[in-house]
Amino acid sequence: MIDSYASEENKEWIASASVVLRGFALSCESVLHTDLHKIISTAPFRHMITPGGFTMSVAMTNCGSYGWVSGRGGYRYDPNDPLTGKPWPEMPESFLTLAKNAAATAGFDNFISDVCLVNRYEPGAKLSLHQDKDELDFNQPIVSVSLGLPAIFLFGGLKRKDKPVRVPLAHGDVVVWGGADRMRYHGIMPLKENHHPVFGNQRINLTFRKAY
Ligand code: MD6
Ligand code: FE
Repeated sequence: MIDSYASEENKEWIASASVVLRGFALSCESVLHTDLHKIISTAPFRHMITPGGFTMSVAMTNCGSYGWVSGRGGYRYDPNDPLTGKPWPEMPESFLTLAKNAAATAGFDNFISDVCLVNRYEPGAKLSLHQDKDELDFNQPIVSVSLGLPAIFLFGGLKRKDKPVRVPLAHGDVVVWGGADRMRYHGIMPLKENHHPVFGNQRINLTFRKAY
């Protein structure tokens, strides 16, 4: 973990239980990059279908004991990848440790993630306002890691109509939220064309949850 995170200085609170840890993942970016490539060689990115029948602009895959999947039947956590029928790739140690350390830094001790949803945004891809509500225990936080191209995170309230604030997220930033903010609506604005030296023309987001 980065030493400076022992202080409050690098924490940007965006609500009472939501914090942006600027650059928190930078110290492990190369191992994250390597481990990500192993995951997508077994469980490739795919565009899932929403329950309403639309194809998502964000491509997704997972690692861990379960994976988040969407289809005409709704959303669920599945221990197997529907593309292969095989279990999702194991959660790499680098992922697990990063999520645990980020959660602890934000005040959520003992966060043992069992799912990492991996999102890939190419220019134009976006994620509409939604709540994360398919998990069993809403006392567990969510840890979200941004890699590659920058994006604008929309951070709303507990009602869909609450006006969201815009939070710019850059390569290496980690957002942790939970507690009173766990059910806030949030999304990602359409990604702008750009180039990142390591991740290329895309943004990768790792969203860690405890599903069960
Ligand atoms: C993204 N993130 O950043 C999408 N969900 O690409 C999320 O949907 C999200 O960042 C819950 C908590 C933090 C997040
Ligand atoms: Fe989400």
